[in-house]
Amino acid sequence: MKLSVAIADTHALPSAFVVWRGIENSIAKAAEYGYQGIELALKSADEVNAPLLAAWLQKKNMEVSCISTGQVYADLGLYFTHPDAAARETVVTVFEGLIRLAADFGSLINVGRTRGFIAQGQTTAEAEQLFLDTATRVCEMADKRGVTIILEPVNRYEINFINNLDEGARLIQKSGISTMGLMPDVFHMNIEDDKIGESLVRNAQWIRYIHLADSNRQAPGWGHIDFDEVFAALLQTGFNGWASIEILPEPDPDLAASQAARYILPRMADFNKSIEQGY
Ligand code: LER
Ligand code: MN
Repeated sequence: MKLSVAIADTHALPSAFVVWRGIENSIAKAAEYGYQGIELALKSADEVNAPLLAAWLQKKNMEVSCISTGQVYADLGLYFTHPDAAARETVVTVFEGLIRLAADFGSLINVGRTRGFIAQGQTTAEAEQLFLDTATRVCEMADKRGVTIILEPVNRYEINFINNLDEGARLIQKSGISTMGLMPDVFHMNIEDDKIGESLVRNAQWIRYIHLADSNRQAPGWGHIDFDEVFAALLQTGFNGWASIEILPEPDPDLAASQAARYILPRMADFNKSIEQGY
């Protein structure tokens, strides 16, 4: 398993849920604190100069773990269940650009709030159908470029659709899209899932990536989530992808990022040793 940290460019809205801002300096900071990658929050592929990004990553021996799309929802107001067909067409076009970029950087794109919600006047079945139609189109484009779309269940206070891993896994199965994966975020799981460890194990076959934050969305170790339970469950499933730190930049970004790395990296080293030894 490898560890990354969520970042965005300087112009991203304050609502972009990241630790550091400014891509070049965030890559340097993340490397300095012991992270192996960055998770890049984008609303469109044009925000990134690909050759420059590649050079900044190479200089620090870093990788992009995943491109996250919360800003497609929060800034552009676009999402998969949008009742307006033209808006759904635009979201597919935005994802087309992000998929091209992800093909060279990380090969994973998260769909969190961008999946959309059950709008007033819409039934759950209608929202599900719109989600499945858009997800099918996006995943077909992603498959062609070797990119995986990962669906992130988000808690009920942020969105009214796909709140826990069981719901996400059920929709993935219903979609028949064999390549769509799940991206648990233990902050949301602490609110929505029955037991974090058991839900991770039960839904293991779809899990491709994981967000780590504590119960108060601060750095791991500053709340009450049992990260030993999280790592034990992931070990049981043989998960060996990226974990990414997605936390509030409090009391300031550097302190938050350094606490998260200090708390998680030793657990990850033990985890990786166990995987190597075949446990
Ligand atoms: C996105 O990864 C996420 O966890 C959302 O809660 C952001 O609002
Ligand atoms: Mn998350």
